[in-house]
Amino acid sequence: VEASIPEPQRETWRKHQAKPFADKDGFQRELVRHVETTLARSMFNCDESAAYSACALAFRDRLVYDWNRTQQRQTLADAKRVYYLSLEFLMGRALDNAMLNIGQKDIAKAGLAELGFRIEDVIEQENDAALGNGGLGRLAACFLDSLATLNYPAWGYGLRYRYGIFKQEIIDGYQVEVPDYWLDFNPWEFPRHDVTVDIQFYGHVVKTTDENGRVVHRWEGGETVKAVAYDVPIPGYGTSTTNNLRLWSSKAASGEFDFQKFNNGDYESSVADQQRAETISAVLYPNDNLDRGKELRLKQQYFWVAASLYDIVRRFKKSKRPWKEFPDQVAIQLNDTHPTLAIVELQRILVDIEGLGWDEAWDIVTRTFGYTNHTVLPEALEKWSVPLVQHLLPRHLQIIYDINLFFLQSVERQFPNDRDLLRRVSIIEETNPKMIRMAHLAIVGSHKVNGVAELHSDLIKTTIFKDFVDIYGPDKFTNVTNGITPRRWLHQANPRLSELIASKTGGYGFLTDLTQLNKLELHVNDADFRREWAEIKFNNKVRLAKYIKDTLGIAVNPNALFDVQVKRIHEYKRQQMNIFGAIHRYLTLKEMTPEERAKQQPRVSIFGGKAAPGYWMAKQIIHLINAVGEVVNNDKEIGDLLKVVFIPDYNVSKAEMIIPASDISEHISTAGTEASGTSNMKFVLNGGLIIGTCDGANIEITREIGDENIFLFGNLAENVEDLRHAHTYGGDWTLDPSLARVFEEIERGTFGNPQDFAAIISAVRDHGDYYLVSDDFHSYLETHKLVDEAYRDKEGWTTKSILSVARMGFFSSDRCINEYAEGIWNIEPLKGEE
Ligand code: GL2
Repeated sequence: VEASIPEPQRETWRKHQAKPFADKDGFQRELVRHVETTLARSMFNCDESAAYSACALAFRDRLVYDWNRTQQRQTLADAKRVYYLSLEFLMGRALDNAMLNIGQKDIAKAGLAELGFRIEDVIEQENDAALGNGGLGRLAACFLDSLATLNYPAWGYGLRYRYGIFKQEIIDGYQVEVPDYWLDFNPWEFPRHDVTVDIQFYGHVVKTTDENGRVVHRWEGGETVKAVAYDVPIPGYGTSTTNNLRLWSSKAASGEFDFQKFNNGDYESSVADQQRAETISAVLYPNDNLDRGKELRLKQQYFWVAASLYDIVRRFKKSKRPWKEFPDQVAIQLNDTHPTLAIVELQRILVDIEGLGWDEAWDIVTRTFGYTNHTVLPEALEKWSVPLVQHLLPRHLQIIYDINLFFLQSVERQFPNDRDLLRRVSIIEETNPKMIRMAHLAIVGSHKVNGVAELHSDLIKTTIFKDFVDIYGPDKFTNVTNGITPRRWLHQANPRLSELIASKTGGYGFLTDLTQLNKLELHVNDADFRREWAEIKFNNKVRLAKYIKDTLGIAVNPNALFDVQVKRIHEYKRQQMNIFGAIHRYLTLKEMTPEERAKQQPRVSIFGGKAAPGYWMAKQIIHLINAVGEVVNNDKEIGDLLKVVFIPDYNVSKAEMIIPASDISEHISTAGTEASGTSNMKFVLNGGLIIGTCDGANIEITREIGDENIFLFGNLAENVEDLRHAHTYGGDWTLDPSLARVFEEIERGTFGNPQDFAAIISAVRDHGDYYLVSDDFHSYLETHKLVDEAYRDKEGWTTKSILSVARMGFFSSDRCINEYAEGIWNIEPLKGEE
């Protein structure tokens, strides 16, 4: 390519080539230039928001330089790439991350200070990029950080929602949703108006034969929508590798059709068409762990998958390699079943458009895809109705039927005469209407299937996917335990702790090799170190206490034990059990004499999290938490002994402030329901202890840090089914007496109108207690007593905290990404000269 450009031209290009700034002076020059030209402002009207914008633009320029070179390098090397397909990327803020990953935060801090700005205030100006619901979306963001840091050639593909997850306000104790229009000013994205793909919907299939007598299927008619690429640079930490996240935005395919309508005076309907097209990427579905089967969601999925595959195939075709080498150049990872149509789409491209034979194409497809399952909850397992898919994607439905036919035929050969097995594993569920089981399609079309923590990966093999293990053998199923990026979740969120760790472990090497944290064990008895350790936690608590006071007007004592549960509100995560526990604590305190009370450990129960707008029960739980806070926080007799705080609008930036301030955090899902959890890892990494059930990654955390450093309680996953059965058919099931006492108090009206909370109570008492709140309540309360006792022993607590952090090396998303790279993607790092 380069040789085609004459030397004098090349010389001129090189002379003016963009160069990254290297020092404070260079940074300031860029910042002022952006204020004065890009933003058309001046020294006299540069407020914090303008300072943020200019600072972000300066760093964006800096990133683009590495980004361009990374893309050139990867293309030249013809390296195998991984494509991470995820409907959610919960990125949070980008500026602080960019400065830290590039290693120029100090320059920026000093540079901004001389221009009259505090860097913290500038960072705070940025809106979160909140294109996700919870753990699944944040995992995708941590993975992008690790992929770039480890120099893997990788792209993310997602949707550019105009509205991310809604903002939550709490009004009179209830959640109110406010739209999150976040694109007003987003310096981190590059519109690629030249990178577009036409996406087809509806229409019909024409079956004909070609000149060689081969049967061909043509998908004709219907409507077309345009996908426009928006690229977001993803910098690695301490490396020049800057990968790409490509987000698709929908636009009306401008064509004669629209003009015709317009010219005919049908202005309204030509605008309506445009709006219909733009609706596809307008809004993120706000459900976490729940599938609702809406047509627009299916449109989003196909739109995104088809655009991404077109792009991937276009890139591969430039290499002029034969098709059979596609899986040597391309690995595609399906983040949950949301992108499963990609399997069908690639088969369609290869067979219908490229003219490959079915078997040859299918071999390529299955060698390309890997599928990660993130949940066993039945309500989250995606199914699409056959009539809906028939209507929207007629050719895809045919291909799905063919995939299923060949699959069932091979099962039939392997296990003759097992009709029930065929029914169970079929991609099509024979209900009315018939439903397509996306997880089955994902398994059949992938070469590897993984769960996200050991227990979860075992559970999928023994329960929901058991038959597929019998069919494919155990090797197709594997585990990759989730991880988190220590750059954001330690270095960025808790800079002082990161600095202290660096001072004891010989520098910041732990940020790219988290196992180096184990060097901290040597210092566990070093008095100065322990004092600093405890002081950092205390300061983080002071900062959170200030935030709570400033925003909610509640005064909390930073010397109290901060007990935190922040995550999506869901019955399976059991925030209801936590608030019942808080009520129990309140009642116990009320019954005490003042002398007894004076001996109790003060607590602050902190909650945060959004409820899906349509999840009524979750919203009732939020209301109960706020109602309890209202009473407890204003009870003079109780004072600092107990506060109950609900922090509105929990998001990534709030997490970065809340997590470092936690003494103990709650990860208390019904055993077997939380596939992994990832905030459990974030809390421990920041020196907080955790109370949890034997669920998800809690189990591996226990194994790593030692069971003396974690508070485990409750029934085991293996007993859940029997317990549920006993609730309904056992006859002699009784409500836990402490819980009965809590219910009594709620029903007496202590926390407001008991009618408001009737459903929360009856789910436990009258409707089978599906989530085993009553079964686990006693051991939950007992374990909280142990927490109080342990916290009173300040030195013992600090020892637990230090040793836990020292043993958290395993939970880096770097380890996790290396496992995917080796075991599933078969890709190698590609590093530039730094
Ligand atoms: C989730 C799981 O619920 C959660 O336990 C897991 O940590 C993450 C990431 O693997 O995935 N599955 C899911 O559908 N959501 C999750 O957060 N929304």
